[in-house]
Amino acid sequence: MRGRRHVESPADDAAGLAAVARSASITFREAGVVRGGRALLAVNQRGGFECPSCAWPDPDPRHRAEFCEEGAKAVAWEATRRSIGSVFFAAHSIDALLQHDDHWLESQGRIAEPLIAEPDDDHYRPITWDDAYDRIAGALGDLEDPDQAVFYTSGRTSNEAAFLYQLLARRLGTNNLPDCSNMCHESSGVALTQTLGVGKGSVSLEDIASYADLIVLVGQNPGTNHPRMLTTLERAKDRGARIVAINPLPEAGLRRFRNPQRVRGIVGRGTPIADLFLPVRVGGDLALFQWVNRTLVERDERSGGRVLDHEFIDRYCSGFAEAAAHWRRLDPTNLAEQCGLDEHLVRRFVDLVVAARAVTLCWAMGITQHRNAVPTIREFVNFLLLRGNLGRPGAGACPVRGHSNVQGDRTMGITHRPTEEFLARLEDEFGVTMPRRPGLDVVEAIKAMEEGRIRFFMGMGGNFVLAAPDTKRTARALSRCDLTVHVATKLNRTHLQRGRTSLLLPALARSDRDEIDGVQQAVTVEDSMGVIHLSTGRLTPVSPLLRSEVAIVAGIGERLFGRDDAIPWRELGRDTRRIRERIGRVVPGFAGAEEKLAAGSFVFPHPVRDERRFPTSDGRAHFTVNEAVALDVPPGHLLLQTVRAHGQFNTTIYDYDDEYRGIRGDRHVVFVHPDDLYDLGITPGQRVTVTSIWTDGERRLPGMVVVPYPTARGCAAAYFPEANVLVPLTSTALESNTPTSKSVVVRLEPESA
Ligand SMILES: Nc1nc2c(c(=O)[nH]1)N[C@H]1C(S)=C(S)[C@@H](COP(=O)(O)OP(=O)(O)OC[C@H]3O[C@@H](n4cnc5c(=O)[nH]c(N)nc54)[C@H](O)[C@@H]3O)O[C@H]1N2
Ligand SMILES: Nc1nc2c(c(=O)[nH]1)N[C@H]1C(S)=C(S)[C@@H](COP(=O)(O)OP(=O)(O)OC[C@H]3O[C@@H](n4cnc5c(=O)[nH]c(N)nc54)[C@H](O)[C@@H]3O)O[C@H]1N2
Ligand SMILES: [Mo]
Repeated sequence: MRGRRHVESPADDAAGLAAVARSASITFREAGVVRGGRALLAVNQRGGFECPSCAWPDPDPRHRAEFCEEGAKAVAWEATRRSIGSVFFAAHSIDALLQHDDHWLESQGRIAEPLIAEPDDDHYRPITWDDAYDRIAGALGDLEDPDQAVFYTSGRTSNEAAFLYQLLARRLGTNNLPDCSNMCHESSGVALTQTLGVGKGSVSLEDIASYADLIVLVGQNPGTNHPRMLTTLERAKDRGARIVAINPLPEAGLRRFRNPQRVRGIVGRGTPIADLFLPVRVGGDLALFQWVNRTLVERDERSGGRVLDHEFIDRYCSGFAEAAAHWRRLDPTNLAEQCGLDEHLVRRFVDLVVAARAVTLCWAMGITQHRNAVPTIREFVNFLLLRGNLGRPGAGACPVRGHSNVQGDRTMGITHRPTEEFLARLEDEFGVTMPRRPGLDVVEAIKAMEEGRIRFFMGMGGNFVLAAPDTKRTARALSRCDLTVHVATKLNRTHLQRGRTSLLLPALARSDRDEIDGVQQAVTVEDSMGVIHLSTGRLTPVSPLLRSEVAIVAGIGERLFGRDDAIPWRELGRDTRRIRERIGRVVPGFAGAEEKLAAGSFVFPHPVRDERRFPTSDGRAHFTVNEAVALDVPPGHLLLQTVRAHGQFNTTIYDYDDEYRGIRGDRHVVFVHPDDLYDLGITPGQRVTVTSIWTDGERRLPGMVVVPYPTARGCAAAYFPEANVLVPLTSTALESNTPTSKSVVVRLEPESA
């Protein structure tokens, strides 16, 4: 609970049975013992539902309790018996609701009925589903141009709902399908497609658990965000694999881990995770990997060609000579300064790399949300290519995905830049012309709303206003739309920053039973490693008025395009198997899904992983020459990154604690190195206003409490989404346009007592 702020020394180990038991007890409190128990036993089991939390894959065979502390929290949060409907909204005006914080808003329970707020309404009030569909079809039908509509997607949406949703947008005539990926792993997709020809990770769970000799974790906090990954890492360690962690923060899960699913794990101090920890400066990874790659090439030359995999490079790659020449030109002193690391640490890292037959490189938001994100990931690929660490057991690239189906949504066509091949297949399947004009991503969509070019916004899940950068600016932009439509499970701030008219449509969640004509509807999701699982909700919905995302999209489609449309909306909306048949004819690798799923899960083909084939323009993997674009951090300023606490899932705040970092009862804190605090003349515990500077001016976040913390020098950290007000809309990553949520230039100004 929110209470007195309390700062403890950070934990140096993660997880453990006690933590899972504590989360299970939250599940029981929210959902009741029977409902909660049924929910937890069905998570990630065959015949059950896929965990709605992160995208880390399930091991095969599955453990009897294949969920983690964070998964239990996520399930509890959606399985709650509390709900809100007309009575609640009659009692609370929209303005009054805006005064509450994000934890409070979602804590009120599941949204139980469709609601509307019109221009003169102070409150949301009930509306029937039919009327809601009429409103939406009416608003879409009124547009002068389909590109005046924006269809946003968060990553919990099932494959079936996502496929139907992109079909709705494209049938209307727009590719305006921004999604949470734009703020997440877009940089990974861009860099991997350029260099390897496939935008997805190239390893399987088995590669990490059983074959990798060295696992490198860069810019990722698995203890909090992918706790089940720690179990995989522990298995790898047990057979002698080494782990290197690269992070400006000494995260608990990178150091020690107590496995709740093993008896030995419950007692004792747990398994040390990282063999080597590199406290890189925020944004310093490109320089670090250039340094490493340069060192590998140097050692190769000195050893007569025994360090690099020349056979692989000659046979499969292009661009090696240019890249090597570039590395030779770089100045190591300069690189050391940029990444803030001592040479001896880098040397030890290179030693481990050279000793390893198979290296897997994992990364997440600590890499993708920087100005140089795409060049940095291309440099990761260089690193892997140098020793042939692609397309063989235990070796490869592993962008660790966030939302449980964010990867699947992309596979289903949720993207503002679809390929010609995908559009042509859709046209073949449905006999309808698809739009070719590229759509808007998240940042472009916000700018277009600001300029009055967007009249309609629909959010399939998510919390657009809080997840996007520049909270105030984004909220203002959204409110310029004529109609905003939110398909959601729980109330959040985006629903309150409404357009002229706003609809709030309550969806079934993944744990909810969805039965149509006596047939249990199942959906599918794709995990971080391209494995497709079936997911069947088990719990009785909190209200009979909830509808599945599939049914909602189909309902809108039918109302808009009629019963006789080339796309049989009604038929598709009533049976997810019919949607899977269609997906099977559009998405390569999905054909025959029904039969394959009856036998278990199945894996999408991946040419790099499966055949060492690189489907780039020239059929080769590309070495690249990457230049860092330096960010100017003036004297007296720090580079701020925004991170997740242990008690949240993105903008969903479960509680105010971040136990691994020793913070209790408050999220308005900023972590700074003690020596930086000394230099800045700021005392620990002091209240400051954090001001970010950018080309378009300053942004301020008052009331932040300073916590001295062992982060890299010159860096700071604060929590997402509270700190999003500081992230400038126009500061985005090169080539991927991802907001630079992990590199915000700030100064701290003490507030008077
Ligand atoms: N429980 C829980 N699980 C989640 C989520 C959640 O909110 N809660 N969110 C889900 C989603 S959508 C996503 S995308 C993932 C996010 O998973 P993560 O990427 O682990 O999430 P962040 O908290 O953003 O952590 C980023 C990490 O990168 C480090 N970092 C920051 N800047 C740099 C840098 O310049 N270099 C390096 N090397 N490291 C850096 C930070 O110190 C931090 O440890 O988790 C998913 N899983
Ligand atoms: N500063 C900063 N900003 C960031 C990040 C960061 O690290 N720093 N991370 C970015 C990343 S990685 C991501 S992925 C985005 C996340 O952006 P989003 O995906 O937009 O945000 P979430 O917080 O995951 O969305 C939570 C809401 O989803 C709804 N919801 C939950 N489950 C369901 C469901 O089953 N169906 C439907 N229809 N709705 C559901 C609930 O109403 C809930 O309030 O944020 C990005 N923003
Ligand atoms: Mo994400």
